[in-house]
Amino acid sequence: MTQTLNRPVTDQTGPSPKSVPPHPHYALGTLIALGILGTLAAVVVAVIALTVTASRNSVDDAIVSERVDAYLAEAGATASTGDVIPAIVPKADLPVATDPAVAVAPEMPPAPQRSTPAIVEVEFEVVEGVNVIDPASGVETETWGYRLVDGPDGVVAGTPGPVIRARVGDVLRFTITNPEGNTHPHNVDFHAVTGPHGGAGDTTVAPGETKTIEVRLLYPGFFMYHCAYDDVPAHISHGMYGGILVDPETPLPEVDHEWYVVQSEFYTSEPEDGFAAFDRRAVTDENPSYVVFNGAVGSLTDDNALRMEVGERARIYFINAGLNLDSNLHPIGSHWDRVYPEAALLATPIRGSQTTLVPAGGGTVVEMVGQVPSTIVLVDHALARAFDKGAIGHIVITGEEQPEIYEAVGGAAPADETPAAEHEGTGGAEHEQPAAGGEQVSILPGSSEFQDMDSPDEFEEGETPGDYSVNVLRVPVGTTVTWTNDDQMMHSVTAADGSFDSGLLDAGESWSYTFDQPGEFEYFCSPHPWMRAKVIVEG
Ligand SMILES: [Cu+2]
Repeated sequence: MTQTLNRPVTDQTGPSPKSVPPHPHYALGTLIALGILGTLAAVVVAVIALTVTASRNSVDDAIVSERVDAYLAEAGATASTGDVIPAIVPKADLPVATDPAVAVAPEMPPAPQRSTPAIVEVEFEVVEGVNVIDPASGVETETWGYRLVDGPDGVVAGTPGPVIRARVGDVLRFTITNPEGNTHPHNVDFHAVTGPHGGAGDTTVAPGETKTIEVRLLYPGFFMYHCAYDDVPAHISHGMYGGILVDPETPLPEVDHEWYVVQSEFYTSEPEDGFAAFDRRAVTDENPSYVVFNGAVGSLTDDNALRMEVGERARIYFINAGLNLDSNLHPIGSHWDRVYPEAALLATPIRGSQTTLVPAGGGTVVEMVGQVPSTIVLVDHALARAFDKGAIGHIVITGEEQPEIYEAVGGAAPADETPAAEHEGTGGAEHEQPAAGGEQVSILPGSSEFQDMDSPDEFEEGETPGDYSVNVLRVPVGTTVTWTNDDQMMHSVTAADGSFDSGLLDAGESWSYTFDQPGEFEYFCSPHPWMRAKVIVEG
């Protein structure tokens, strides 16, 4: 059987979009944030001072502890010494929640609109099928996963599984069905669950069986779930994983976008006739053939890119399902403004991280602010996984240029206006006049070879190594430009301002774009962002 891979929906559900505020650097919110930071800094100093005092006089420990708690409570933080487990309301007294509790990647369910615990009912069924895991090449493999029973029409989400959202203190009433016709028993081990094997034993279902567990969610955080039946590495490597968010009693601040992203690995042998068989030996060797976001190469690129505006804040709930590799999560061209390490939501977030480490079987919650219009490239910064194995996503930020934050100021075209024909195929020439029927640009063989990001010859004739055959292409409005990938590796033609994106182009593949507006359009290759060139469209 074949299932449709889930695709992002561009119109977000949940809170209606807000108008874009002025740039956040100048907003009142920044002053408030600075105030809070100042308070937190004062608290940290106070805590250190108290800790030093305590070490000098252990008799005062109780007093110190009390005062630390008081300081932390005043700052709105949770005392590290306090109990994070909520008061338990008996199951018999809990209503059944009516909030939407599930969504399909990359969407998140909205935050529960209640301040008291409830029973959250969720029903999954197991899917076993054959799925495309690399749309550019059409490679398929056998995947197993979870989908919603009576889920949204047309959405058959197997890998990653749907994301569940509940609130700390809630009871999750979880039902799993393994439909008849499947070939293996399966189950779910929830990292959010306190109890034997995270519920795996009591959710084990052979084909044709259904089982239910009721479990109290004791800890807030964003947690992985996965199949833990029999050869567990094989079940996870076939795609059986997802995330469950347990909101703290005091929810995280509202943001403009919330997204669900899962990194995972496929272990396959070389494809034959487009089908790549599962390679159990490669699992043992920890050598995946694919490392992907949201279940397949390209699930978060091109038409599937995540999108936000300048001035907006986005929060990503991220699971690293592994199986084996730690993830080094980095947004090329931005920062993680906030990180809740290990997705532990009672912790004070760290600020201004570049790359955050996410262990296999763990998660993180990160926030990014749209600072300048650009395409942020989400990668595992162990970059072979990104460039060679698929772990790439795009966050397209649109809005007004912010020259106080980023501005390209150099790099005028050479004065020598040599006719275009002499430059054809030389690697990095300026190309003057369009040919009838459009312009051609070659992505040159060997173009992926690394060069410094701001190499001085980036936009010059004879750039070394050459990347795009025409580095500065001048065309009149209305010109169609066709790029052809003449290299052996995948490349893209991705506008720096997010206005166009070819998606990943396989060897030999071409892509065209018509420039309807005047302007200067710098572009780059998303897997190899040091490959840059520009099109100057004259009105
Ligand atoms: Cu399984």
